[in-house]
Amino acid sequence: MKTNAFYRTGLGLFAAGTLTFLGASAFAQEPSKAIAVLHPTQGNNVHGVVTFTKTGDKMKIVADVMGLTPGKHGFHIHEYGDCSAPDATSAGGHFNPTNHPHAGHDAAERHEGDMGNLEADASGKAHLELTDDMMTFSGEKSIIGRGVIVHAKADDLQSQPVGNAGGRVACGVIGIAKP
Ligand SMILES: [Cu+2]
Ligand SMILES: [Zn+2]
Repeated sequence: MKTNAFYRTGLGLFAAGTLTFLGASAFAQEPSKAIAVLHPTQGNNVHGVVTFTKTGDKMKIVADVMGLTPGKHGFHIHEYGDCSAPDATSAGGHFNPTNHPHAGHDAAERHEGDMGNLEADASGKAHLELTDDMMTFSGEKSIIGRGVIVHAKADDLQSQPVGNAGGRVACGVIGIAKP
């Protein structure tokens, strides 16, 4: 009887410990995929989907956007995931936690949110794939909850602070996606 009770207690503690461990690791694990669904701002018809998938130190970005005028359109992550204003100015400026100047996506020093340009074909569709080594899903460079903005004009990749890309034609919020 004594032995039995000892074993039961021991197994109980072991089981509780295992559950605590599994619970903690499940919550501590950062997301592996995020998604932003882009909706048109007032007077525009631009919509699309952008996915962010983390593999090791790299972030794979895939954007499919439609309803654009043909040509280049500035494409950035902005500081706030707030698309409430009709012109999406509520999303704030470019996401720039390290306080660097605005530049293109391949520049060594740039805003974390600088993704360069989408380029729409004659039918108004743009597809872009980028690999990023600055963005994260946790810490000060985390893009979760930030905004994604598509602009009316091309980003010239050098004018400060936003590349002279004009108004905002679509806005979306980056949320955690099912892996
Ligand atoms: Cu922008
Ligand atoms: Zn920028």
